[in-house]
Amino acid sequence: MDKIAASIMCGNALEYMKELDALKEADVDMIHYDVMDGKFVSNLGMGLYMLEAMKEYTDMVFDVHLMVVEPDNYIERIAATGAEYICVHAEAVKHLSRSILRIKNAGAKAGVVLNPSTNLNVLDNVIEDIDLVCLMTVNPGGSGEKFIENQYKKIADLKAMKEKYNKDLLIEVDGNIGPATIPGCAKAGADVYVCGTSAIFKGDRAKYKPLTKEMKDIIHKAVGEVK
Ligand code: S6P
Ligand code: MG
Repeated sequence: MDKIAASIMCGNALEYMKELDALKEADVDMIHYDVMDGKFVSNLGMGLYMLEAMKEYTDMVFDVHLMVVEPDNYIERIAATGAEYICVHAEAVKHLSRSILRIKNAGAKAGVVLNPSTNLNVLDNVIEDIDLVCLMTVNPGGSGEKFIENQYKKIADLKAMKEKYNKDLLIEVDGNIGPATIPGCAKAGADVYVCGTSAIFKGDRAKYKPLTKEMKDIIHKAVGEVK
């Protein structure tokens, strides 16, 4: 699959309305919204007031990536914005199954995020209950990091689990996703590509549309599809 999730954290913070308009015009499939609390990761970024304002402003699909120590505290408030996907780090919660149920009970789709060093076996008993797994292909907390090469195999291993246990699961990849890394991710089985500074946010908003198309073309070429 070829879904592009634009990482809004990488846009111009003084011009988020223009950024959202340009990304909609560029036909990105969703907005990837990174929340950082300065504890789970050292960085701070993208709070809930901003999410509420953005969701009020645009009808785009949002995938909220919670890089916070106690994500359960925010689930209902995020779901109330209409955010479609709420994603918690397996490393951040004590009771992963409970967090997943809480997201679904709040009316959103449930995602689990794994750091590069976290084994896929944490998904063993929840994979049938979730809508998305986000594999971090860099360590979380910033942008402009280098892709960790052993993550290609992890994507392929997750794809095998998906085929066996949950064919509707979306496999998302996040971190240094761009022309150099998309082919390997696509061949391994990724569905959703978080595009930040490596892919779309390279300055000029007028380029978002051709860059989004370029990333989709790279995905299609890698998997041998002509669109
Ligand atoms: C990283 C965060 C990501 C970044 C994105 C940046 O902690 O979860 O979503 O915003 O990966 O993209 P890039 O191309 O600069 O790595
Ligand atoms: Mg992210």
